[in-house]
Amino acid sequence: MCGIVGATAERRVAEILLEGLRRLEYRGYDSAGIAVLNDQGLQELRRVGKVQALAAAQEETGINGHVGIAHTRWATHGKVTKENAHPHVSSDTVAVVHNGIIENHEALRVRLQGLGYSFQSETDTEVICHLVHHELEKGHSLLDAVKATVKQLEGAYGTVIMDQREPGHLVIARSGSPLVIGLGIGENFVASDQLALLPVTREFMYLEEGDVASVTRTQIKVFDSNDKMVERQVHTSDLQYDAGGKGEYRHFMLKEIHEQPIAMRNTLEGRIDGDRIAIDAFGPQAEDIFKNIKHVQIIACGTSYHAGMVARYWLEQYAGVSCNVEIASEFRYRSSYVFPNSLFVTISQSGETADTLAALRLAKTLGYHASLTVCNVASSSMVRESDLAFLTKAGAEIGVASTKAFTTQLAGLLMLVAALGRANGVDASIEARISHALASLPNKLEEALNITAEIEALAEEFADKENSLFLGRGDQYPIAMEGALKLKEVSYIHAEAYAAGELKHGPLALIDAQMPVIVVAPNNELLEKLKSNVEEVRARGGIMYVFADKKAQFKSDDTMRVINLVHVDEIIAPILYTLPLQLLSYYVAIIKGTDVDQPRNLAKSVTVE
Ligand code: HGA
Repeated sequence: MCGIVGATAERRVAEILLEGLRRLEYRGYDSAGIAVLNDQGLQELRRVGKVQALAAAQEETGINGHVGIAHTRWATHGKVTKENAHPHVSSDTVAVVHNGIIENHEALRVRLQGLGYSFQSETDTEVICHLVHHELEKGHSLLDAVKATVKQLEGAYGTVIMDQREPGHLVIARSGSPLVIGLGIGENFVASDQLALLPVTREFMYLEEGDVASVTRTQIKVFDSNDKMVERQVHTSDLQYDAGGKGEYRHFMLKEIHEQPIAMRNTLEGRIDGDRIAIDAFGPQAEDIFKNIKHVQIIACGTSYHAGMVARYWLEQYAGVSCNVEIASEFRYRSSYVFPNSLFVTISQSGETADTLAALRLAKTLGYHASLTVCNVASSSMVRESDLAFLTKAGAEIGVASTKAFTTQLAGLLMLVAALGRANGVDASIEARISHALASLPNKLEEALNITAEIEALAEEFADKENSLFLGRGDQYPIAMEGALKLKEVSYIHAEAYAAGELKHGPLALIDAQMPVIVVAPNNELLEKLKSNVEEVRARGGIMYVFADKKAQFKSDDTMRVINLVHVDEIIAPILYTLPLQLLSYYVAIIKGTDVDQPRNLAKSVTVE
């Protein structure tokens, strides 16, 4: 999603800003822009499309300066045009970049127009620069003008502002959208994600909700939401940015699919010991907290929501605790019932997903016993704001369509099942079974990837299809949902998932030879039920692709193509069966020629609601 980079330095900063934007490109965006201050005043450049186009324009024009801000925009308000790209400028002096949504922008726009400001864009963001300019005209300093401005804003913002009258000074404010300050020697930086600043610093200070900060080359002052000057801790980052990029792979998505065995190994390392899992992988207080838990409320969005749905099947079957799973954007806007002794679990790759983070903050006011996040980014807001955290060690996930983050989330959730089961007095054989199954996973995932060539050939049959249906039962139903989501995301083929038992309640009407039906077959007591559903499709002329354990004894024929997968304990089958569905989506997308790593209209790390 949108990216912000800012710098104030003795050296010229355009290249630092552009490199920062390049490092945030993977999040998905539609336009990019940069503004700098120099002897000629405020100069800006904006382009629709890739950062490369902006960089070429910067090279051509030579625009540069010792202080500047830059942005990649993922439009929420206003079309994808050069005029709507950030930075926005007021009266040729104040420039602003913004992530988030200003909800009261319409009322502010009318007021500012009444004051004589004319708007150049359709964005909600533009009100910020005019408001700051208006406050500056009253004689305020830039810092005070920004403080006065943010008091008038409703909604979410991570914003960086500079003004020609105070060159070398960046003022930044955070409410609902992350911002980090990068500390240099005689120079300082700001960004929406530390990844953008790794070439220039490893020292970071995270802003908290409601903070406003003043950043110059030599000084940083942070004010909290009560306007009290505060110290924010400096963290040294050990994050690796893999600039080597895709390696031998054509796309990040394919690389990340193939990284799953190693990502799983890293996630499990030191966390399983024979028959037992290490409960402290969830944090030092986990053991005490888990003893009291009788119910789990899981909140997530998108792919992470599917991980939560699998966990619900597991928790109720193996840990003896009840579990609800809900989409964050629904949960946060309704009154919900809090079960006694509930653990509130959020799942997010980035730990910054706006709706999930808001749900976590809401949950803290509702009386949950404790909160836990399953997350891939140690420094994220969700990790910092939760009582407990399970860190997946998937490494940076660059492809917008989540792959290795999902399977490692599932591993973390299965460890949670074992931990809560133990705390709840469930027979120790369950924990032993989970531990051994998890320990076998990295090798099994490697074996599962051996069917890549078979899937690549299969993808040819999908490329001319417009619709598809995914079926599963039990804990494979959410895997069918994830398979459908992946196909939609990267190939733009309409895909729907159903619990196989629901077929006859509607979707069966859609079955014909033009509608491929993808079936993920469990290898448990639901298998016979699923076989009946398969017959229902066959009887109506549907063409099926069945992913099944060898032992399930499905046989390929004219109407059914069977892809056999390596045999595993059914408890980890949902994790394993995800891989062929990811590969299928990838290869269909390749044939269709879509932008696999940055699919149209989508963004990674969804920091707006
Ligand atoms: N609302 C602003 C910024 C959008 C954003 O933060 N996207 O991630 C706009 O539409 O320009």
